[in-house]
Amino acid sequence: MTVSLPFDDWLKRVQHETEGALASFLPAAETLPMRLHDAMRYAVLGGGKRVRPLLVFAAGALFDAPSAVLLRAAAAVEMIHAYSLVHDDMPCMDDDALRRGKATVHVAYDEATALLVGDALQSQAFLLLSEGDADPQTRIAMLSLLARASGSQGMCGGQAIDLASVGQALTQDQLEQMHHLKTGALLRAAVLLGAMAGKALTDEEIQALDRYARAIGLAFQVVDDVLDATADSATLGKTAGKDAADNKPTYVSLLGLESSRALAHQLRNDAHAALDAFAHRGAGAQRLREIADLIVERKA
Ligand code: GRG
Repeated sequence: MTVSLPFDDWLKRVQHETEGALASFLPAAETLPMRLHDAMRYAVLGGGKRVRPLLVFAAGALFDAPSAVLLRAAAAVEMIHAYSLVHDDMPCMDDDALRRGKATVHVAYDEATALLVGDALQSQAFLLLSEGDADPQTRIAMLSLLARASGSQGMCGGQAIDLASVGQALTQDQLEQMHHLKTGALLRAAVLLGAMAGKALTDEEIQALDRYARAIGLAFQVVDDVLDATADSATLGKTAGKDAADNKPTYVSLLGLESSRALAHQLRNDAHAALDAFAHRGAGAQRLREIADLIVERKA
């Protein structure tokens, strides 16, 4: 997908194409069992900023990856993300009734369906990556990357630490480690999936992308904490003020609002600096730079 478009047009194009890919990669609502497939489509389609697909496409552009492989990777990582939101909202975890401006899956359907939606989306994501045009070695590398990022030493591990941290006073290092796993691991996977769809990466390239991903992953969370404390539920499309109500340790509770905002800007600068490693590729890293800006400046 062309990177010569202005960023806003490119963003809408990626969001639109991702929506189409997700709609076609999910079983039709008329396919048995219909209630489960209907709920999977409800959870995934028609909402969300699609930040992870944007990262897949931006990194893919840097490494000249084919669009068909990127679309599959973007859909897979977004399905994992959607599953995590469905499970996170359930009564046994965050117990939330609002997500992406509509009722959460366990409210709109029921708890057992929400559990199965998450399980089935996870399987569907790995199925997607196991098929398609990429060569077998790349497919296995992508499967392995996404499995690690979403498992007990990635997103699920971060969620376990999060659940155990309610009411605890964490240090900034502990908070960072939790978010590095819970939110950062999947954002990192999105960046690396896009890049590896293009070519085999050198260690230096992986390290530079890692530094970028680590910085935007933390920035994403710091901004999330700021928005939770300052924006309203209608703007966010989810319940605002939940962190404080649930007595969760956040950047805002640890550092205060102004220092949290300053930290987000510092992390954006770190992300930009990491991309200097790709200066020899001309304007190729521009989209990744713009996504770092978007993450820090977003209002929802
Ligand atoms: C249940 C295994 C499991 C993991 C849950 C991601 C996650 C881990 C929980 C979501 C709760 C949360 C508020 C996480 C912090 C930041 C985050 C990932 C927000 C949601 O992501 P966005 O803003 O959502 O990209 P949209 O709706 O735009 O896709």
